[in-house]
Amino acid sequence: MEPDIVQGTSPRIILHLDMDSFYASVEMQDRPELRGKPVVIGADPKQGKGRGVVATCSYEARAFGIRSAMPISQAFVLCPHAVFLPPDFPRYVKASADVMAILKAHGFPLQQVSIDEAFLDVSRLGTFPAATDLAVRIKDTILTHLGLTCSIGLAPTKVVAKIASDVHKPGGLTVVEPENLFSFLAPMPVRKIPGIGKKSEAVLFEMGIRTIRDLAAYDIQVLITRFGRSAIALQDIAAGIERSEVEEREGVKSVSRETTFTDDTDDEHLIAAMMDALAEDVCRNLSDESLHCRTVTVKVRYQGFVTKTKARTLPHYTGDTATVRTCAHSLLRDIFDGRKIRLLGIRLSSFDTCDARQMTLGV
Ligand code: TTP
Ligand code: CA
Repeated sequence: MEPDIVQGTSPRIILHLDMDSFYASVEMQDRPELRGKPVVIGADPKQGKGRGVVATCSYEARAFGIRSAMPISQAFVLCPHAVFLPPDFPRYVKASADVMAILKAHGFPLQQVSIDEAFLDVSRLGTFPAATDLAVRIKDTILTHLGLTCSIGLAPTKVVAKIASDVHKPGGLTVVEPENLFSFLAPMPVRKIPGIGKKSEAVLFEMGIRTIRDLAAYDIQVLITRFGRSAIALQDIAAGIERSEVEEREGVKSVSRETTFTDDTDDEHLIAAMMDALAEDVCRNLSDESLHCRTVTVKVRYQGFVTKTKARTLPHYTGDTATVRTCAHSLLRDIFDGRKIRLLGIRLSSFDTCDARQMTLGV
């Protein structure tokens, strides 16, 4: 049986915009000679011997099987003649600000959720056809002014708008009106729900849950025993009845770990090992909550209680332990001055407000 689609008093219309192959498209816009070519942004491939990963690549490169987060050496094997470029973050941050300014100009509540993604609450327009006209105008403006393409989803909820924007990439515009909401969601694999990663997907598969329809129809009590209270939010998403708001300010929650050494120490190996353990532990917490963060903060308290902290905001959300660990070590190098340390800490914040668990927490 299909669940009822619960409507509030006034139907909500949420727009989700996601730029297409963002870093690669910005490079291709700046250098027209790259257009139509496989372009890979990331680490130096060093003729196949390079370490590091692909940040992103053009759709032409995707045709060769290259993907974000793939080892750069593998990308080189798949397409040795691709144009490999190092990331130019300041340029992408500027392009991102230009995109957000275009969105903001329309005067609707705006929530930027990553460098190339945002939600707008356009309910005020009243109808989906009016919202569709706006989406077309936004796509045109971004193309004309910035030379970049994007994909847009329109739906009654944030999660469905986000799923919809991904359906016809690149250059897509996908509209899910309330009456089509469940037929749109039902056949999709559960992995399409933001926040469901490989691990949760495996647990759901084991329970015989493959599609969003399966998840919506599953016994909630059994789901709660496996996933805790977040199961309720998860099933609401599957039923298309999640109603989280487009929030104009960033979430304030964070997860952190800190430890006080038994004896104050300046032993770099011991300090590095402790940083590894803290990073691992805090990432486990992140993954248990199905969260992704963008900001990593490291805290060092020296003998005499002088405390130093340093934070870095990553260009995209991550739940990856290795990424957090690398960032934490780099921050630690910046603030460690050789004196004896009493306490070491790490904090992860700026969570992806699209994550399923985040919405349960109501942040
Ligand atoms: P995404 O929106 O995930 O990807 P994309 O814009 O490159 O491609 P798509 O058309 O599929 O949306 O990420 C936005 C940018 O964030 C991307 O251009 C580069 C960066 N990024 C990384 O640096 N590493 C990663 O693993 C991912 C997924 C993204
Ligand atoms: Ca994107």
